Amino acid sequence: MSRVGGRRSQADVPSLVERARDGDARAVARLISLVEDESSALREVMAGLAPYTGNAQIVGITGPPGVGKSTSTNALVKELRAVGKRVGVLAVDPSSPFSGGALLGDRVRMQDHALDKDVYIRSMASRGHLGGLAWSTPQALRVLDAAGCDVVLIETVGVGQSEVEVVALADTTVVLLAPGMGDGVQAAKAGILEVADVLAVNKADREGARRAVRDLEYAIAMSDDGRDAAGWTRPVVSTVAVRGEGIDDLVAALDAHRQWLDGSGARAVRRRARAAAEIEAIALDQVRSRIGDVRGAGALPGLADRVVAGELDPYRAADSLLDTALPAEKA
Ligand SMILES: Nc1nc2c(ncn2[C@@H]2O[C@H](COP(=O)(O)OP(=O)(O)OP(=O)(O)O)[C@@H](O)[C@H]2O)c(=O)[nH]1
Ligand SMILES: [Mg+2]
Repeated sequence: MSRVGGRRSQADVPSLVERARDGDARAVARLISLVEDESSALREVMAGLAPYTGNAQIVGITGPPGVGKSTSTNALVKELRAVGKRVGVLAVDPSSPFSGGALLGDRVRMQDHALDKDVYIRSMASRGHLGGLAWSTPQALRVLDAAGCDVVLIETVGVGQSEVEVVALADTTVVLLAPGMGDGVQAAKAGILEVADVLAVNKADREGARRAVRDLEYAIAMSDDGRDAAGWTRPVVSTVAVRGEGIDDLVAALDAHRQWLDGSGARAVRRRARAAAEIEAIALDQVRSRIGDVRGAGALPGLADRVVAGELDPYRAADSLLDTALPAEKA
């Protein structure tokens, strides 16, 4: 079997997949790099991984900047390792096209786990590619899942569009808040309650933490009688992530949610939605790239000339472009 050499060498996919499944950290890292580089070997990688996916609990961790997402992720890794779980961490920054300072800081913190072979940590950035993370994050998750991670934590930077993406990916979404960073009512207004399966008031060593918990519990009780549409009551835990306090409660809440997902059938529903989003992201990416191909081949300038000349309206021109880019399969 050929050796996997430098980054540019042709990947020996079956051997990489085999080694990743055995928990070889370098093989896992290499497979995620293939995802990031949009390698032509990806199809083969994903075909090889597919039978071994679907076991990991995917946990999204989101919340406002500075609330303690990275500190909590780090503390969660410690807690999960203590009970023997294999853990993957994906730190995702949808806003920055390059791995920036924030993630660099996280990397330093994560060095607590640098020598633990049952922890995989990886930062991913969007590289300014439209839909890039929507497409690449699920593929990186597949790698970590197939590598035997029991839990994969995805940490996002900031709230907004990113939190929507996390929800689309995660089995369980944890929203972190902190005293003084917005009480329950504001959180509800920001739509944060809707995306949360578990809420944590971090920095509970600060003044106002108890009130924040109460406000959140009240806001949850007011919305849908405390149950989301599928019948889960969202718990509020308080944590002091810097000291590792309350992290056991957070892990207990994650376990409870996992059991509920299995018992209620909600996991299947979420996973189908996630797979659908994943297929769509890949298909859109392909449409985009095929249109790029025909654009280069001159189809687009010709159509543009005809639209300018009034011979063709832009809708029919678009139909024609799609016909060229995506020729219908022969019946
Ligand atoms: N007092 C207190 N400080 C905390 C706690 N948890 C985190 N911090 C501090 O809050 C700051 C931000 O923590 P991070 O974990 O980097 O927060 P983050 O949400 O990952 O930040 P971004 O990734 O920049 O959005 C750091 O200085 C932490 O030490 C806590 O429970 N109590
Ligand atoms: Mg962070």
